[in-house]
Amino acid sequence: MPASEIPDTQRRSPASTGAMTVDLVTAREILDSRGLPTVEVAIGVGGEIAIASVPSGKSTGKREALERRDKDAHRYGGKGVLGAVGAVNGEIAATLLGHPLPDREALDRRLCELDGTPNKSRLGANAILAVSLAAARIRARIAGVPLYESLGGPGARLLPVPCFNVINGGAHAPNELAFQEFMLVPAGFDTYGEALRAGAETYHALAKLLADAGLSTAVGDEGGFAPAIRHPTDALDWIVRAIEAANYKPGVEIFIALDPAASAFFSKGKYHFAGSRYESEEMTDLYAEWMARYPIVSIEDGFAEDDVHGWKHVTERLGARVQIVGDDIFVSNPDRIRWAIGERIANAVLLKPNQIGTVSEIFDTTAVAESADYHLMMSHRSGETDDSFIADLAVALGTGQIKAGAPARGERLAKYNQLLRIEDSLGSRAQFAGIRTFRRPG
Ligand code: 2PG
Ligand code: MG
Repeated sequence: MPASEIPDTQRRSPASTGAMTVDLVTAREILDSRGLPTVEVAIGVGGEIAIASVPSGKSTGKREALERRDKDAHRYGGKGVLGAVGAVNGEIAATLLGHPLPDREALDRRLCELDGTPNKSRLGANAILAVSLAAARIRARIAGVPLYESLGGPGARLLPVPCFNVINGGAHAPNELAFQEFMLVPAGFDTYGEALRAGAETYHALAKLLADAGLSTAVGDEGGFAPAIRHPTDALDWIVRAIEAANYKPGVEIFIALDPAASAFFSKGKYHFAGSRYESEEMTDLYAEWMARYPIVSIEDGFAEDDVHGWKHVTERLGARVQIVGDDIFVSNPDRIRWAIGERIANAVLLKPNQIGTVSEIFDTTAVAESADYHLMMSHRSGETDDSFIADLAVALGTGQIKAGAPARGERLAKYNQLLRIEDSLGSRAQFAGIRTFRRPG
């Protein structure tokens, strides 16, 4: 059964098999939302089977765990994952089959040890993560509790604010817009369901405005529109107009988040976009100017992953007023976050399980970030499958925020719809994170 057909929010009686051993570990090569290969794993224990698959990024940080590709130019342009699939079906299956399924931390540690490299380059982070995810899902199934509860305990009940990427640029779209993501943040509502509706209605209002202006409504990799615009403020203007056209209040009900993914337009110490060049400190000035004109609550990767000076400067100047999220610079790695805390870089962490490679390491990253009051945003990748694991993980970790692309395209809605199911299953216990999740203390 595909992951999308498994509700994961159902409560059932726990499986009652005696000594439950792993009786199935199998991987296959499937295709992601870009039509490129990725890894799917099925794990069976005591008659139950759980399936999970992994996503793939395009604007990747250079310190990410290694996504193992075959590099055989005759298959999928070198992007096949038969090597990673073989690692699951061979070495990983051999260590698990016939034994009781280890708990989360023990299994993830064992997978890391089996790989034996710092960046999971031997077996492949895509192989390892798919096993880690499928194992987490089957533990929940065996325990008879929803996945978010199995991962986060009985207190897990915070629904994240969905951040909808409605205008795509950068590596995700063929337009001339250098900034990668412009997100609607419907944080001014009481429930997740209302926020989802506001996001979708605004997305449709934006489509109509763009079409009326003769601009394309064809979409980029994450389902956001990719109109032929060039300057970031053009995108911001369209978004504010769309919020108003949908009868919502910018800065009260719906806010804006940016992911410029600035590593992509940084070269020789300068940022190049829309026909101009900017020094690091000028970028901070620009962001400050836009914050005064638009309801921006979050800026992710506003600076390149190696522009440490830029990161420190923006954090010092704007960090008390806006969420500054590290993605490429942190690669969801606890050691990188520890370093960033010491250097006073950013105040929030993007969490992408495949940047680090196991569910347990995402828990470690979260704990380090929370020790310094850094905010958390759960994230998809630009290449996705119908697996909705990150929706449950966001609730389990209480991140308060999630980005999974536009409110369109099946692989994006898999996450947003799963959050609807989770909200329903929590009933009156559900809490919506709301705008508080973006505010800095004090
Ligand atoms: C990002 C992501 C997801 P990619 O930069 O945050 O939106 O893009 O998966 O291509 O790295
Ligand atoms: Mg990013």
